[in-house]
Amino acid sequence: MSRAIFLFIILVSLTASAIAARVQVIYVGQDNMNQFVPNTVNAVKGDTIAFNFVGGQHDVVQASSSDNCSKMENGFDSGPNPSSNWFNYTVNVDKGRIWFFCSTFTHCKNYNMTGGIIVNSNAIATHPVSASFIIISSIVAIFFMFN
Ligand SMILES: [Cu+2]
Repeated sequence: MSRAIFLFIILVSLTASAIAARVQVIYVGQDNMNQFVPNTVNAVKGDTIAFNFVGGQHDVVQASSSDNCSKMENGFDSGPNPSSNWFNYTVNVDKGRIWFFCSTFTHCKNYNMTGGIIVNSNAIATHPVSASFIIISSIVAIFFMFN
């Protein structure tokens, strides 16, 4: 029985790390257009949103709301075209909406260069791979508990 409990703890730990370690890429300036692709992503706390600067002159700045081009106080800000072409933001809220825009020239106002991160506390619903992993892990754990 102690072996089954030990195995169960390992599986739960693996599942937790599988959920936590997700990276989602958003392309900034794709096709030399003033756009974020995709401009909306679903995420959970701990996910990394990796902004990849692929064309033109842009930045990524956290907005104070969905319908404006105003910088949020103490929000994230990549600065103009990060030298590595990457800017990473780690989701640090449990639930809610995080909005961002490009503050370069008039990209936000005239081209609607904006985007959003929808943060949902329901990790299983937004992680289909993790969900199947949890189910398989549970079946394996239950099998060992009764053998
Ligand atoms: Cu821009």
